[in-house]
Amino acid sequence: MTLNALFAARLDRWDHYKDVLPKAFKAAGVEVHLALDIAPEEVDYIIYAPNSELQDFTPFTRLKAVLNLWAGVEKITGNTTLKAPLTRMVDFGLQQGMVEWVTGHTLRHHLGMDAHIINPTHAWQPATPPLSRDRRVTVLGIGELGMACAEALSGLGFDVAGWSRTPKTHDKITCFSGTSGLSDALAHGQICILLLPSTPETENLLNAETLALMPKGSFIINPGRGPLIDDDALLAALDTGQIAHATLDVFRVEPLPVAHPFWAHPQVTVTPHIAAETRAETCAEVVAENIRRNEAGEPLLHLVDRAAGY
Ligand code: NDP
Ligand code: OXD
Repeated sequence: MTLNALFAARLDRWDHYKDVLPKAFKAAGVEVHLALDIAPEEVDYIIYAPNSELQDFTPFTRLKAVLNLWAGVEKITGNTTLKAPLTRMVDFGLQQGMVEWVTGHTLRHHLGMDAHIINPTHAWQPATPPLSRDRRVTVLGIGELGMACAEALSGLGFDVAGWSRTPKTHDKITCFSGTSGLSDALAHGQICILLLPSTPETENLLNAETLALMPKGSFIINPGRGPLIDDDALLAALDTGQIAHATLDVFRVEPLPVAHPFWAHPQVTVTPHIAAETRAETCAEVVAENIRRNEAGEPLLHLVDRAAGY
């Protein structure tokens, strides 16, 4: 029997997916008709991006699952019209993209590259950066993406700590967890990377009080989500030098409004939510495998815990 999969992401993404997904379905041995327009009562799966216009799932009466193309699910976990299981994207492309972006920005701050790249007076400034083993890095959120980044940075020699909701152990990463572990995690890192999901528990995690727990002159790198940081508290901490620089990829409002003080602040780098992009070539296999599994009665991969919010 042919299954119907509705593609509900931004229209400009269709060209990237329209050939790649059918190839992956074939390789997985599932017969799926993929389209942009299918009568709701005939849809078995929705391949979804949270910025799609589709927000009311009520008419999809035979829906078996929503397969989210993004890792972040904060825009959909609270949608009460969605009764079917929800999965999120975990794949090689997102992971590798994030590792490369995070490593690049970490090395920029670790090596003090700006002093040489932006040097209008041509000053000769031979300051030797510390070796990576003498630089402490903290990754807040050591899930699929955070742990991949923590391991890559540890592989480069950095002294890495991570923080998660549930306790973890790792032979190379110092692991902290829960509310009681947060202050130790924050005190560890001179470079702090945020790879937490946006949930009610993580909102404003970095605020005036927690920013003060970080070593003086720390760097913040946020490819997680904008609401993790209290913007005003960060600006105040940048102005006192408590935080030396913030590299921000995600914001409460995106695109970041032109009048937002982050744009003009000399110690803030803004990137336009490009840390890691879902790529059709790497995610199609995961989407197809999930349909295969569900049809075979096997558990779906990367199921979202909607109560936890991620
Ligand atoms: P995961 O769900 O795999 O990992 C989330 C991590 O955060 C886990 O370690 C989890 O703990 C931890 N966490 C969640 N809530 C809390 C809490 N209250 N206290 C402490 N730790 C907590 O997600 P991913 O790694 O796949 O993705 C992380 C985020 O990255 C996404 O939610 C998204 O917002 C962002 N992202 C940004 C992109 C970009 O381009 N900027 C691209 C892709 C993702 P535990 O392990 O115990 O569950
Ligand atoms: C995601 C993202 O969540 O792109 O996948 O931010």
